[in-house]
Amino acid sequence: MRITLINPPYRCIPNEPRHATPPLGLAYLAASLRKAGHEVDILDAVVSGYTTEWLDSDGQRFYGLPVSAVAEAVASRRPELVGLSLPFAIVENVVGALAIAIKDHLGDVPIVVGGAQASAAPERISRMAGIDYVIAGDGERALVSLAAQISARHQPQPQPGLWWHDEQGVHGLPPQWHADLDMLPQPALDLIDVEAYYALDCMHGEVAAGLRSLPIATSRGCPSGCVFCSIHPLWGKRYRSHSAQYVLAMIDDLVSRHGVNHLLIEDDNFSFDRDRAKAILEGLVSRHSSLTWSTPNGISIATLDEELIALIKKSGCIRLTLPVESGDQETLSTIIGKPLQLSKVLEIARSCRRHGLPTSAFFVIGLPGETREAIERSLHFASRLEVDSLNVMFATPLPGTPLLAICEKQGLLDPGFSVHGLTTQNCQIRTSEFDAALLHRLARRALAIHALRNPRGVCRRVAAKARISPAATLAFMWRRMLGPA
Ligand code: B12
Ligand code: SF4
Repeated sequence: MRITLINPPYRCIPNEPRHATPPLGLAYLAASLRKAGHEVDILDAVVSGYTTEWLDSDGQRFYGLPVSAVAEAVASRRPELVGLSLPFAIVENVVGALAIAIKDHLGDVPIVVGGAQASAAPERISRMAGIDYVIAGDGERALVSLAAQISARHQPQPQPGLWWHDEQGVHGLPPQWHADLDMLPQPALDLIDVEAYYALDCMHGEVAAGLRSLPIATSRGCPSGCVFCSIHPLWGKRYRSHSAQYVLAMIDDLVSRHGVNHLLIEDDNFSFDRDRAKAILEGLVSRHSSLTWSTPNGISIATLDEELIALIKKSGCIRLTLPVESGDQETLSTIIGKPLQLSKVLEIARSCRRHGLPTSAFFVIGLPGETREAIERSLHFASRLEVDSLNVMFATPLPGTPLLAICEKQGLLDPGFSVHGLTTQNCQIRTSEFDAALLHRLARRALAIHALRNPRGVCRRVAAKARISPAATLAFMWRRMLGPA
């Protein structure tokens, strides 16, 4: 059967650079579908229309191929099944519009949607016009099974992770996560023009310009339960990982076939299994001494120590992102629920500095239960932390998170709350302790203090972004620190 998989256009987010990163999830799906005998192609609307900006019918700004252009491109391929990725809440509307436009062009082609946001709200999304099926959780096994049934012209049968609606209402079963990730074929990156991404040079995270970077995800899931974390509907709570052998074979392939020289490790908890992480890093040292890597999605600080940091540096890491989340221990332990001590954060930041390893840190403010004093304590810690760059984000009540449930129960969502405004730059939570204007002001102050205390970090960022000129980099940082709320 001919199957087209689509990565939708992305939203333009104020004060955030645009990204174009190969859709790794679709490459995994394509590999499994191909192994099952299907003919698959991938259309990434982001990279194909990267310089095009447009507004949707609600006035939201997007970049990438517009809806009609995606529908025409899909129609020309005449697929018998279309898979649409729905990775973020903020692209839900555009994915709905794509489903309708594709149906307009191709008649009754079945359309299936999956991804992080689809997994968080499968029931609601399966009711959307134009969408026939939703797959929640790992997509590989469920999609191969759905494709087999559609190809055999059978009425799809209930199976874990599959949702659909009919006259009787919505039907669906919870996902059954893949226990053994090594049974998955290596992601089919050969279906993606990776050179187009290298040329755009705007992958995830702050790394040096001009690298040939590709993303990898060596594990799925995280056993912690942070209040704002939205990955559990997608990956479950059990930690599952590829073996070190699988990961190293994948890296060998990325180097020899795609000329990659930098890896973006996108795991949620890369080092949870310390022995596995060490085996991967030792493999990098012995097999790929000139390859560099970074962790733009963060790495669990609690799992790190001096020995591991030395190996991280030796194996080519050029930036470690530390998701501290709060510089107030009470907020960290009782509101966020993250098993991390601030003394450990200080130890790891210093250790990275000793090893000459550049670092970024993420902090989140604006949580229910956080007092103004706790936010100020958190940002005081953040602005004095010895890291090269600091990112202060606003608590985002994403679908499927305990945070959203708390906000709904306590009536803390902004009156104008919308899933389409769910970005980390946007405050949609209000309590008697803070509002958006206060959070923006406090965040800007912390960023300014941190930048003044870290001229070395500022210089490193300027150097890393030299391709867009030091002046442009400084202008960007200046806007972040002083720009309007
Ligand atoms: C890398 C990444 C990005 C990259 C690009 C991702 C990409 N190309 O897909 C960039 C930097 C652009 C990005 C940006 C954002 N991101 Co992000 N990102 C990630 C991250 C860390 C990894 C994604 C990944 O590669 N996973 C590995 C692959 C194998 O998994 P996958 O893509 O999910 O695919 C699997 C399944 O989802 C499913 N699937 C996926 N598509 C389809 C399609 C079909 C048809 C089917 C059947 C199945 C299916 O099958 C795949 C294989 O099992 C995830 C967290 C995570 N751990 O997944 C967050 C995540 C997806 N991002 C998130 C968010 C919130 C954002 C932002 C909104 C953040 C912000 N700035 O405010 C922006 C939005 C971008 C925009 N401008 O529109 C949230 C989404 C939550 C939600 N419900 O909205 C996540 C889950 C992080 C989190 N913990 O909250 N992100
Ligand atoms: S440690 Fe990270 S991935 Fe794990 S639950 Fe917390 S936010 Fe989510």
